[in-house]
Amino acid sequence: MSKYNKDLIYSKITNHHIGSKLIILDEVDSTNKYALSLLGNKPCVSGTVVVADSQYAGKGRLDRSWYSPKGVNLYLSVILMPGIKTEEVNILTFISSVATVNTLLEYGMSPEIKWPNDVLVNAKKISGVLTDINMEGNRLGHVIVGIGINLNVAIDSLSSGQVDNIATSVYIEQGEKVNRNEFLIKFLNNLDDCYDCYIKHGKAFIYKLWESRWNGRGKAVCVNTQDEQFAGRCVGLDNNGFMLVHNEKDETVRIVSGDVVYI
Ligand code: BT5
Repeated sequence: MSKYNKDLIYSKITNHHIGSKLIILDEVDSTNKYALSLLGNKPCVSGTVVVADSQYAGKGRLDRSWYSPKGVNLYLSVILMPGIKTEEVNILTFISSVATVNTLLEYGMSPEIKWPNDVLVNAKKISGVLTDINMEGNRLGHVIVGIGINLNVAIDSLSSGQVDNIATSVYIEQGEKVNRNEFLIKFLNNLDDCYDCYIKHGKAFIYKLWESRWNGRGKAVCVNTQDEQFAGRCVGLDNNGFMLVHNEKDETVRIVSGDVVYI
């Protein structure tokens, strides 16, 4: 499939906040790691985007990996300096998920969001977000928002390894390959728009957009955190985007990190 065309991308992105600098790499371990390594080189511009054609050590959350075959999907990281408190950083994951949803809608798909960071189509994962933070003393400095979106990967490639039966792509769902330059341009513009809405209208506005696509409200779940596992029912989000689950002891518990499985 087509290689990324930097001039074309620059000429078509709105770039109010995202896309001040575009770095396109052929192969890298992880775009998030690469972006983090740039933070030592002053000045590092907020809005810098790092895109790679493939990753040989793509990262998921909690030491998991992200399958990143060459030439077919989107792997990118955005460096931001949002000037927010550390506990508010989830909002950037939510902004990215909403931008992904809006882009997939432009391709005629019906995406849903699963807390905290998955975008699903037909109950299979098409995209994930990994947000890494860089502390400056005890304040939040830059934030790296890494997004992977499966575009043109075929079903036999997804079935041959770690993501058997749980993943999908635009190509698998729609039967047609997408132009990666075009998709990236639409995605960066949607991300820029969402970030702009957040700056202008605040996080409640983004949570509303996110919740309109969230597939979890009222569902029975098994919650898996690093320390425990328990059953409950999803009741909503708190005002920092943490999941609220009503457990069997009749308590409402705030889930800061982990996953939920619908049961
Ligand atoms: C995520 O983690 O979903 C975050 C994924 C972020 C990837 C991007 S790519 C650009 C940037 N650079 C990086 O190194 N990372 C970011 P998590 O919620 O932990 O989900 C990981 C799980 O998703 C894995 O354990 C697999 O089960 C599944 N998975 C792995 N690769 C996948 C893929 N390509 N499509 C769908 N599911 C996948």
